[in-house]
Amino acid sequence: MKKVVTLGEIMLRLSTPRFERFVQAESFDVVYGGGEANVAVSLANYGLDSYFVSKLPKNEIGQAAINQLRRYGVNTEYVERGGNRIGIYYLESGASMRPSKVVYDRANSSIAEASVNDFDFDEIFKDAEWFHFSGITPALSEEAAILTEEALKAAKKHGVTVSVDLNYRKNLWTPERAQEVMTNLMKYVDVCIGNEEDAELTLGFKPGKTDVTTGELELAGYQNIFKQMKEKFDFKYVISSLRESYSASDNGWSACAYDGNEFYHSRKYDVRIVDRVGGGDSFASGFIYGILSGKNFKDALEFGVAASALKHTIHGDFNMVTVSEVENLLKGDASGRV
Ligand code: KDG
Repeated sequence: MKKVVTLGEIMLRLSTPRFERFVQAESFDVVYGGGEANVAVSLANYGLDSYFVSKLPKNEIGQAAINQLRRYGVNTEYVERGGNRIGIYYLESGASMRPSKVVYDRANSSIAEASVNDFDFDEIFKDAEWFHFSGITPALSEEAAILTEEALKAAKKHGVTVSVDLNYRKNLWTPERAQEVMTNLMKYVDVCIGNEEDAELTLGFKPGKTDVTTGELELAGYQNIFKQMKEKFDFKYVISSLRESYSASDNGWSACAYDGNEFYHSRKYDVRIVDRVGGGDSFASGFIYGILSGKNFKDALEFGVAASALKHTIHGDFNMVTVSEVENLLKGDASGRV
């Protein structure tokens, strides 16, 4: 089985039930989430040997998060224990014209305060095939940015393929700081994944038009910046999800990719959204699984988009779909709703 590694923060997610507002809710639904944890769960679910690297407090709350990961088949051997607390995020789910809201309570979490000495990256990467991280982890703190770079150095030393999801989070850092840190980290990256705003806010590449409903012109903007990004950072693939936002609950969902020769735009799905959080992670994990299972970059992209379209119909951060469910969707009517 192929060993894949992700590094990041798993958080307790407290969501208002029944689309209630924060000011109205009298209880919260408890699930767990976090960009790289979500990717780790998907990859385990697809049958890969998925390891999540993080730090969680040495109490029952930290243990509960570990139990969640184990429940879905993620290997937690490299989750260090200690520090002060688990990060929390609150989610008010939007619908129709009312967007969702997120409130973070994650300052000084165990992973944000972790140090390089907490992890033996040589051991972690010595037999790994793939390492995935996102722009969330280095944004957590200065120590976390150093930790991310040390992990990347070890991954490259061991010949591991590296993917990044640029994942800009405005509550964690400014575009200036994001660009300073992320530009430096790109030298370790083989596969660069983002969405319409990430490339601009974390790396300073603007696709031109942000309105994806305009078709060709807009895609030409992506093609243009993908080419520049590949030239500057020597990525193997540059890929981006494309969201046409009709409302908070209805989206058009597709993606595009560039391998240095060809620019490819995937099928588009019209998605009725149950929960969009984790949509980008399910896209990244679908693409990673596609490449690791021997697909070419276009088929891997199609797998990622279909997997992610299905994720939008599932409550919670994790993408609980199987390979055969994704493949069935890929065989089906391209214009059908998910
Ligand atoms: O990609 C999903 C994440 O945004 C969500 O799990 C919460 O990790 C999170 C974050 O930092 O926003």
